[in-house]
Amino acid sequence: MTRLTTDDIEGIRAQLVEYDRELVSVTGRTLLGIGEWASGLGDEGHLQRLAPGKKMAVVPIRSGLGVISGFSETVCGILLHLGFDAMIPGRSDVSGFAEAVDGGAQVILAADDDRFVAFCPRQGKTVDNSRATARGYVAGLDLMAGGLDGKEVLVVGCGPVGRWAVEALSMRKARVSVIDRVAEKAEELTRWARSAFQADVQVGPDLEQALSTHHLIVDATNAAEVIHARHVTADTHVAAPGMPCGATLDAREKLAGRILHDPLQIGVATMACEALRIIHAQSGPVGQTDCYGAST
Ligand code: 2YJ
Repeated sequence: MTRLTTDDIEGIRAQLVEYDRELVSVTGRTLLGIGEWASGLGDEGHLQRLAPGKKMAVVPIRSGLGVISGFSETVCGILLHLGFDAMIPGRSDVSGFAEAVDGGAQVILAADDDRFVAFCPRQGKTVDNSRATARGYVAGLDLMAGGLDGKEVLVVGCGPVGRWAVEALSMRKARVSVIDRVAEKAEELTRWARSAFQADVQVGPDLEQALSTHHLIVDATNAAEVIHARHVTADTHVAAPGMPCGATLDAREKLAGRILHDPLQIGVATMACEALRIIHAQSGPVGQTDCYGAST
């Protein structure tokens, strides 16, 4: 799993309004709208009515390789942009958690070197960033492609984000193929999909052929130069949650307006929306059914 760097996230906060504009031109929805679409919170604008007053805290974690300068501030900035009442406690680690809970935070976000999780302490539930990121990008691909039902989608990379992308795509009734440079990981993922949610996931042929025959691609690798300009046609749409972006500069130029890629924003927005859904599930239904068939 790639550890984000200060360089990766620098500038995110200052560019959130501009990023919303870009997302609207690519998907028809803002960051908030994509989070809502991913988590089944209903029509765009629904969350805008629910977010104010929901206290969220982002706790810096010093374990492992330590605090990434600007990480908590960027996550907090994204939450504020979405309309939540977000803050960073004065302390880090366990003291920070205590401060957040004592201060009434309903959702607490924290990341170490392996996991990035949103905790909902009152409900005893968590939202995992890898799963939320996969759902957010699949929702974005769904919006870009005008729906995924019955469409062929290739997932490149069978790590955590690839795995959850397969789940999210299957729930949206896409016909999914997976590929990984370690063939056994792709085979294992198809077995898991079959037993976990009865999805018939195919293992793609070699990468070159798979990329040349699919127009809808989730690049869930953390490798550069996976998708080249030769793989891009006028119908190609790419959701690329990995860091660095797997599409080359030439490919990205050809894909202008048909690619989603960012280091943090879509994942955090989806985490926040899913956490909000968990909070509301306890305080009463909000009257929507999501694409996964669950009542919100
Ligand atoms: O609190 C801090 O500043 C640090 N402990 C943040 C660490 C951020 N963690 C990562 O970048 C990990 N690779 C986990 C990210 C999960 C993305 N799915």
